[in-house]
Amino acid sequence: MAAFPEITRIGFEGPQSKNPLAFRYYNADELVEGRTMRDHLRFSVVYWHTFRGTGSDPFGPGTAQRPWEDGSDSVENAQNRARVAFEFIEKLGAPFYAFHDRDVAPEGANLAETNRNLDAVVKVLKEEQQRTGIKLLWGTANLFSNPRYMHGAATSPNAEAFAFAAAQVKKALETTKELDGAGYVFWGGREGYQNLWNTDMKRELDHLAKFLHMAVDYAKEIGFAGQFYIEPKPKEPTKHQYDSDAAACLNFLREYDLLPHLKLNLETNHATLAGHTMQHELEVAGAAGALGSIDANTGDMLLGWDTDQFPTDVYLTTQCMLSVLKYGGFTSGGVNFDAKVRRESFEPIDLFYAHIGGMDAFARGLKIAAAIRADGRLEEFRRSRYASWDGGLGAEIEAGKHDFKSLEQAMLRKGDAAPNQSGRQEMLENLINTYL
Ligand code: XUL
Ligand code: CO
Repeated sequence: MAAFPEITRIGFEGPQSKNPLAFRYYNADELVEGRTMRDHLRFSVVYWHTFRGTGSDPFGPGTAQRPWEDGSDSVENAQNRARVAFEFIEKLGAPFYAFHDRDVAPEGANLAETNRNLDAVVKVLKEEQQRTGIKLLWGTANLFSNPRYMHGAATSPNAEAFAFAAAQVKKALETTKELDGAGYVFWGGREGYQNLWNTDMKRELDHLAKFLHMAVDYAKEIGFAGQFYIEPKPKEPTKHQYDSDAAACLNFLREYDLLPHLKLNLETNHATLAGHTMQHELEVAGAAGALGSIDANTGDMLLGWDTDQFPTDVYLTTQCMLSVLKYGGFTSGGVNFDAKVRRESFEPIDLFYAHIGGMDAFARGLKIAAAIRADGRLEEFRRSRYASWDGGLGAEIEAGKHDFKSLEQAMLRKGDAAPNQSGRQEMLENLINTYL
């Protein structure tokens, strides 16, 4: 029996539509800069929030009505839920999904039983992928919920917690390969610290790097060709996560010779918690050639935690898509909605409203970004701001023809630097607003 019998397929009806169960901007086959919106945006639904989220918070239990759940933690219930998930994703028209191992299948009494449970559900996921054509954007392992990981997984002071995590990621990589996943994500989970009195930071970082190298080696061994990502987040659940922001991740990857193997999966709410804009994080990653994928959500400026709300701010999605287009668009990555409906939005239909809103916000952002690029005034201003580097002294410096002594000579001859030009921030902010 269908879980969403009242929904057939969410269609594109255009900006004039008043139908809340239709796309007004996301038109999958429409070409933008010569590529379909489907291929530009590569939308992905997350299994954890959308099919395992209950709406519980520290002050009360879950509120979500999910009539397809039988209330048990059985493999059968998990298999049935997997079919419901694909019904939802297919009706929504998203081409991808993403999951943690423990979202899709229940843990057993020991590792062997847990692995068997996972296999039983992965069998259904594979059938459903084949039936619908929906693909796996990335897989990942939950290395943070089980109490064995209370001190971290790869950075745990307990060597056997590290070993168990290795076994878990080994299986998750095999599973992701089995499902032909386009990527695999490492989000830090509890890899960080609560205080430094009990923490050997250097040793923990060395262990984290060793763990990631083992994953890279094992992927090679089994022929998993998907892209690895690391997902920055500065805090939650620990006070200080090691993967705190894009710059910290890049430094860690470079220090431990991991940069050739991992790109970044950037999440908007994590950027906010780090005191950065998403645009900043995208530019830091893009400049390093490491912009891989995005976890599309948004925080609340008045709340200091990871609220994982669906993105609806077109200004934000425009900034995201400007950076994504600038760095050549997604290859293996995509726009993954790591977002959850509010506790008060407890009906199944709210899952559709939430995703439709996020997809439309990104579709608008894409079209606006493409219009800004086609118009060219923003880029032209930015380019001309650096004109002093295009010839003369600037070009000579860039070409390595100068040192401190020759530059001193040049400035002694001139007496002072050439006058500056206005940055025109307000004019450019006004320009951007003309597209919105
Ligand atoms: C946690 C978070 C994770 C990762 C995957 O804040 O974003 O869901 O995206 O482990
Ligand atoms: Co995320």
